[in-house]
Amino acid sequence: MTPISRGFRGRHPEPGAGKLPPGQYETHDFPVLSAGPTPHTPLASWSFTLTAGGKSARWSWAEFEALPHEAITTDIHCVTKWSKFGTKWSGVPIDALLAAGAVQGVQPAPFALALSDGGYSTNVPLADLTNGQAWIAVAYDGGPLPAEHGGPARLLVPHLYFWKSAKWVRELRLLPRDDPGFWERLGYHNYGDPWREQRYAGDP
Ligand SMILES: Nc1nc2c(c(=O)[nH]1)N[C@H]1C(S)=C(S)[C@@H](COP(=O)(O)O)O[C@H]1N2
Ligand SMILES: [Mo]
Repeated sequence: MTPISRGFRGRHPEPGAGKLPPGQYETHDFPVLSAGPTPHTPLASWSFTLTAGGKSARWSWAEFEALPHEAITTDIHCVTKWSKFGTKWSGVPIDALLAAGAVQGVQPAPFALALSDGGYSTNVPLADLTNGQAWIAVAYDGGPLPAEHGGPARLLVPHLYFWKSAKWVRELRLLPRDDPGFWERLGYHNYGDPWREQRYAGDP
């Protein structure tokens, strides 16, 4: 029989305990971090493109809104060390996007590069975007996603540092080889797991 350590039962963790990755602090604000000016693409000219192996699928805003959406509550972790708990979003799961793309002949490839209005990009293995781990978010806290936070649509990959969650995302490019994005080329970690504190290239 496995002994139960004295005092274990009935003890409750502090609120938020175990939710803070190493080196992070909790904030209740929602800081804005943008490497350039905020683009304001009108919904009428907005589209989302999924590309792989020379094929692409493209959705207008209305078509994108017709894809399945999901509500998400998640913690987020910025490499500048703030974490925010329990953020609420709504968006299209990447799983649903891939399913809709497959109908149009776009087949998965192992690496993804997200491309945004304004030239930002970030790379994520496709395996980190599937199985309910990532979304194209279009709403935050019950309203349309504000432009400064990436509206009309941003990638949301909350289990990686928040720089992977590309704001103003317009294309997901699936590739046979990894292709580093904006911060990854400038010395940030290629993968960016906050629990392993993978901030910079060279971090284990
Ligand atoms: N297009 C774009 N996406 C981006 C960025 C950016 O500069 N441009 N900054 C990244 C970084 S470093 C972080 S921490 C988050 C910040 O998102 P927020 O401004 O909504 O907090 O967006 C990420 N996505
Ligand atoms: Mo960040």
